[in-house]
Amino acid sequence: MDKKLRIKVFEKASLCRNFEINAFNYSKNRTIKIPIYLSAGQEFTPATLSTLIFNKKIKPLIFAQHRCHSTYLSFGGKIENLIVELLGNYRLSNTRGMGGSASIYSKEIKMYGHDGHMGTQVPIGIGACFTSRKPTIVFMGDASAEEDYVLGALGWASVKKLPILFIVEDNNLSILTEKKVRRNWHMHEVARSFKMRGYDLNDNPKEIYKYQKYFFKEPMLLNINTNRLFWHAGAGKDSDEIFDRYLNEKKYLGSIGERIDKKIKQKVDEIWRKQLEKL
Ligand SMILES: Cc1ncc(C[n+]2csc(CCOP(=O)(O)OP(=O)(O)O)c2C)c(N)n1
Ligand SMILES: [Mg+2]
Repeated sequence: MDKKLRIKVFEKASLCRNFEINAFNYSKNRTIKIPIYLSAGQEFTPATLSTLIFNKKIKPLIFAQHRCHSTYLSFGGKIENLIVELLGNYRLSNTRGMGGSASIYSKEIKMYGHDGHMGTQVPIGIGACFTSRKPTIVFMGDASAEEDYVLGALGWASVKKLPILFIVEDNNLSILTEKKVRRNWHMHEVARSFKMRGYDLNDNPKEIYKYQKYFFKEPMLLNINTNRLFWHAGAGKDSDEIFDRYLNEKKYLGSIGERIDKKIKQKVDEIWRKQLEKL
């Protein structure tokens, strides 16, 4: 993976990170009044995937779940619309203010809003891919992956050799319960037992890059280990000890990383301010 591509991924991740910092602050001061599911810490998964997929000139159907702000932004969703959604604005929002943080939906980027039941996006996304045969990306959490209807549907996607990419955003947590308390098996091995490609990796863009040759050629599941920086819902921190991929990448890119972060922060802060003025 060359440095140019890595910078492109960082720019997207920076948009997501600076968006989430604003959402955190406006939630803390109660400007945002609804529950929000912040994806800070996890942005390199959608930022890398969307960069690689768009380079292939593919615009997939997108099925995400509740922690989906970075998915929406990385795949080209309008930042202004996400802000009005979080502010619950009836007049301006795509969903008339009734979607909320967990159900971000956008016709323009072909992203389907989540219904709030963990993992339902998996059979629904597989059904959409099966009937349309369009490239489809389905995100799930490490806990959603445990739902019975997810597992049965995965088997079907394998039998039908669908052009589908399953991404487990594995932050090791179901709210606050760690994976080792919940199960003794691994999702990439489950995928393999269903006779599809299954891999376990971390959210370093260089790692994700290795698997792009299989995207949408056949069903594949990537279990991507990542870290959630903030609370399950709302604006708070469980711990200060969490590894932050964003800081790591910024350090790797040196002065370029610093410059990008500063520039994008200014831009994103300004968009938030302007949207708030409109209300
Ligand atoms: C079917 C169902 N059971 C339980 C819940 C309550 N619930 C909401 S989110 C969540 C944990 C989700 O964990 P994971 O899928 O790993 O996603 P993450 O929050 O870590 O991004 C639970 C148990 C739910 N929404 N739906
Ligand atoms: Mg989780």
